[in-house]
Amino acid sequence: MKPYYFLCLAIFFDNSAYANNDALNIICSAKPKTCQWLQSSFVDKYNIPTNIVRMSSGEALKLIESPNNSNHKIQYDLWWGGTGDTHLKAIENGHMHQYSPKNEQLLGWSTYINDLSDNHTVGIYAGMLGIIANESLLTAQNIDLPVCWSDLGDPKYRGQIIIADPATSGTAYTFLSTIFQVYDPFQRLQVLAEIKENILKTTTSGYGGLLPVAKGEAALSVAFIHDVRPLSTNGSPLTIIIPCEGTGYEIGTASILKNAQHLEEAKQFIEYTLLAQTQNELTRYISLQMFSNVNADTSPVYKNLGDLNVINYNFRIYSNERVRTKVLSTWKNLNH
Ligand code: S7P
Repeated sequence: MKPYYFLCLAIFFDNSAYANNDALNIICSAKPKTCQWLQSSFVDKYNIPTNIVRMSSGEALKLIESPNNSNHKIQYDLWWGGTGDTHLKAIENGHMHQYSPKNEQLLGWSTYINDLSDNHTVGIYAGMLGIIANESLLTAQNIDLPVCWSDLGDPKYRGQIIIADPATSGTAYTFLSTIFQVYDPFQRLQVLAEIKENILKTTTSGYGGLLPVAKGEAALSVAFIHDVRPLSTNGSPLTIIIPCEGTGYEIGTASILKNAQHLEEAKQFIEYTLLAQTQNELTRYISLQMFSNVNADTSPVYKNLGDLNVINYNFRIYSNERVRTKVLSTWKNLNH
C-alpha cells in the first residue's frame, strides 16, 4: 500500500489527536496531504490543538446543512478549502459566521468572493477545470484526444471516463455547472446524456479519478488541472485539455461555522493560510493551486498558460439552493 493511502486513512480515522472539545475542529475539503500539512504546521507554529477531518466539498456541505444528523459527533469550527460555491450555499442557508480577513494583501478574486458572500467566506486559492487524458492509452487504441466538453460524449470514448459524483464532489459539480453555462437547456441535456453513457466508474472526490486514469484503468477524467502535475512528475502519461467551449474554475474558500466554539483560533487558522509564506510552502511541496496573497509565488501550473479560455463562471447563480438542486437532479435523472 502506498504511503499516500496510509495518510488518507490516518486523516479519516485518526481525527482525535486532541480531545474534540478542547481543539479547533476543522473540516478540510482540499487534498488529504494539504489538510494534514496545514494541521501539523499550524500546531507547530501556534501550539493550538487542532483536529482536521477531510471531506469532499458536497459531503461537507451535507454535514453542515444537517446539524441534527446523528453523525454530528464533533462540533466543527471551520470549513477550510473545497469549491466556494458549496460554501456559498451553506452561507445562503445561514450556517456560517461573518468574517472578513485581516490580511489586506489579497488578490481581486479573493476579495470578490468575500464581498459576494457578504463577508462570510474568504478566498484562499483558485484553480481551473480541465479534461485529463491518458494519451498513450488512447493512442494505443487509435483514438484521438477530445478537444471539447461535447467530445466526451462521443461513442468512441464508451467506458473510457472516470468522473466524480457531483453530489459529493465540488470538482464534478463545477464540471456540471460549466456545461450548464456553456450550453443552452436543450444542448446541455444532450451533451450530458451522451457523456454519462461513456462513464466507466464514479468516484467520491474529483481528484479520485486521476490515479486510475494515470494507471490506465480508463483514459479520461475531469479534474482541477493543478492536481495533475504531482502525478505527471512521477512519469505518468497525463495530458491536460482546456475544452474548446471554455472551462469553469473554482475559488477555494474558508468559512467559520456559526456556532464555532473556537472562534479566535478559527480566525487565526484562516489568517495563517492567507500568509504568503504559508501559501509558498504549500506551492513548493504540496498544492499547486493559484494562491490568494499578492506576494505569493505563482504556481508553476498557472504560469505562462497564455490566453486562458475560462468562462465567466457565475458563482452567485450556481451556489443557489434551487439551482444546485436542479443541476444535480438533471444529472441524476439522465439514464446510464
Ligand atoms: O486540493 C486540491 C483540490 O482540487 O481539491 C478540492 C476539490 O474540492 C476536490 O475535492 P472534491 O472534488 O472531492 O470536492 C479543490 O478545492 C482543490 O483545489
